[in-house]
Amino acid sequence: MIQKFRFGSPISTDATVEELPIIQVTKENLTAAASAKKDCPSTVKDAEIGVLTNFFHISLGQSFSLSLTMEDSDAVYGLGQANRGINKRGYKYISCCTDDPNHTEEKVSFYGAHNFIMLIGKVSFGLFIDYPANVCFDIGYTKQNELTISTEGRDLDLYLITRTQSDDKENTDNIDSDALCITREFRRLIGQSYIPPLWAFGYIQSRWGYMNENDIRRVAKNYRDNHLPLDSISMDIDYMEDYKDFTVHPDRFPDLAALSGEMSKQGLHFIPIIDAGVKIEKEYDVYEDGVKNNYFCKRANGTDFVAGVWPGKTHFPDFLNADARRWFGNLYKRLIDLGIEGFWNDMNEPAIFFSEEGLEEAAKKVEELLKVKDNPKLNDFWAMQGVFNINNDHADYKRFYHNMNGQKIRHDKVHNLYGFNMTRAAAEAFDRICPDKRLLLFSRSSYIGMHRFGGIWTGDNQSWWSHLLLNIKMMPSLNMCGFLYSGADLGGFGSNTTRDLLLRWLAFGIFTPLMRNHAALGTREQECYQFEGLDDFREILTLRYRLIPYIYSEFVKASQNNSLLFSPLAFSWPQDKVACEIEDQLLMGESLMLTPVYQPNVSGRTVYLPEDMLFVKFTSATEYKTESKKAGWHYIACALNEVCFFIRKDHLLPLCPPCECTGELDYSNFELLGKTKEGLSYELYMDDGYTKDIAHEGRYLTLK
Ligand code: MIG
Repeated sequence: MIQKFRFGSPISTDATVEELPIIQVTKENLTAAASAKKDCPSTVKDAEIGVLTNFFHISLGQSFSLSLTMEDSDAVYGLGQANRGINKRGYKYISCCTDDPNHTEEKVSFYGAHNFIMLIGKVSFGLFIDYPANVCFDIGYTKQNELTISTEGRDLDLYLITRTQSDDKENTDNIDSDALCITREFRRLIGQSYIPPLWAFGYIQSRWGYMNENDIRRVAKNYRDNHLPLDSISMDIDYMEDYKDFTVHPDRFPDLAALSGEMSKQGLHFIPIIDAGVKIEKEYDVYEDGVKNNYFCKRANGTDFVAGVWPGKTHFPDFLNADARRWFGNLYKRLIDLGIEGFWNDMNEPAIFFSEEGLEEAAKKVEELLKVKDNPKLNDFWAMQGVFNINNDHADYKRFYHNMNGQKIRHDKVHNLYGFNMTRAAAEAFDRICPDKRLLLFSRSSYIGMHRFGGIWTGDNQSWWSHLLLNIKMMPSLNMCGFLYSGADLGGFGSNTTRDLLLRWLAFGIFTPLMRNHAALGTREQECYQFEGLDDFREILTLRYRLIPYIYSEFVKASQNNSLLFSPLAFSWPQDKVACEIEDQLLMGESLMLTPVYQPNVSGRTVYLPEDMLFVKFTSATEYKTESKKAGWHYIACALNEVCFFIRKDHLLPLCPPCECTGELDYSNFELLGKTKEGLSYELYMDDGYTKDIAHEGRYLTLK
């Protein structure tokens, strides 16, 4: 059951799709409800709001906060793209879309703002705080047993999701855990997750630093010549002319349409990047049209706000303005007309390197500091260090405004909606430009609701083993918040990767819907062919392709049924205390339990089986060993060039024949793993992978 409580008069975010009755909450009726007797509230209103006051302590002044005392045995899940573990207890997280490429353990904000949490224990519930500015989730940070959610403003919608007794009684076979039921309810509230085309499940090679068409050709050739499977190459900012959106550099990429055709003959797609900021440059039509039509974010005085990003000085399209969204979205057509079928949207937190105001303030501070140069104190030194730390300064968020349905709204109040609406602008335009075709679209920044329009990648991680583990732990949380098409930069974006890290990361990445190897300019090259022992890479990539029918099938089911593609063991074995604490093994679809290796210099790992399962070890893409294992702890050996996982009891894993790109997938001949007894079958969802004709019925093939 979902109850929608409204505080004040919130800005509409379009995060949800279900219409629910609104229970308006005021300070007065909170007090009344809290003092009314729990068992016999005097009015209907008291009874409705009593549900809230029974659970939480709510304080409502200029700001909002909600708190409750957690039991030791309670676990807290959710928050999507957030740091640390699957169980979020013990730390503080702030929803504030942030461009920070240094994801160390203490960081509280990443690129997305996903305000859904679930508390699972003796009493279980989910909460979605639909509020587009900063939200702080203190989950036992200030006080170990206290959960406090707070916002600076007090206009918000709060959704309380509980599992009612009747949910269970209606269906006695319903043995799903509270966590699964609450997730499903929440996902129904926010609407069906985006489904990309089938080719988006192929392997994508990317790098910031492919400078021209020959660089791209070289990547394609190396993959194809070495029979390393590949579906796409994603293009970073260097394909543009001076980082101008929707332009193509005339010298570096003289004929993108021809190149795209050439690649498509090899079964390859290009995925160009689009940045949020539009370069300020006379005669650049995107800039001129934006200015003329008031499509850019404005300062308080009505002039267009200026931010420094890649192209130098830019304006930010006002994606919260429906007209601007339509205009910007239509511009993607310029690239679509050249044969492009996929995009990634970057810098849409929005990332700000500097603002003119910030720069001026910094200059003033320098002047001040120069005055003390003869007798500087330690504090002056700290000030010197801080002066040019002006990128992504939150002060800038108060310097520009949006036009939302004619209302002027300061950016900081709706900050977390910006990336969402950039991606929505593109997705809505794709529906107009090519209504029958699915395009690939993924974004860096997001808010709940964006999951209906595109996927996300998890931004600038590092080539660190700890970030492989972070990737593993983040997948189920992203799914809880609706983000099914997602993945991390495999091998790591910043820092220099190593062969063993990349191999282990790929061995996990072959299960993530978005499987992209991406790296930063200046780091060690990390295309698979850059390393010795190419066979090892080939076998792992090829295994990905053998898995695609299963991954795609489970993905579409998860989207259609509002369920999880990746889930924690705790969601399936809530009574098993050991399973509940395991965060480095994941269920993936109905058949698999993944047990990735995420440490250097180890030849295996320990795994915990909540029930008997079938161990599968792939020693190449086509050769494997299986072994039945009993419930309990086991050590499994897993060499660098092997992929190990488990098949759940009475489940099957279909594998198609090896191939080098999704265009070659053969759905006519499946090998079925896990046939431990007669009568087992797997329902494989399949469609053309390309049109929007994604049906519930008649698309299943029973494999047995
Ligand atoms: O300021 O386009 O997260 O994937 O390679 C860096 C260059 C801008 C950040 C993205 C990253 C991309 C990079 N971009």
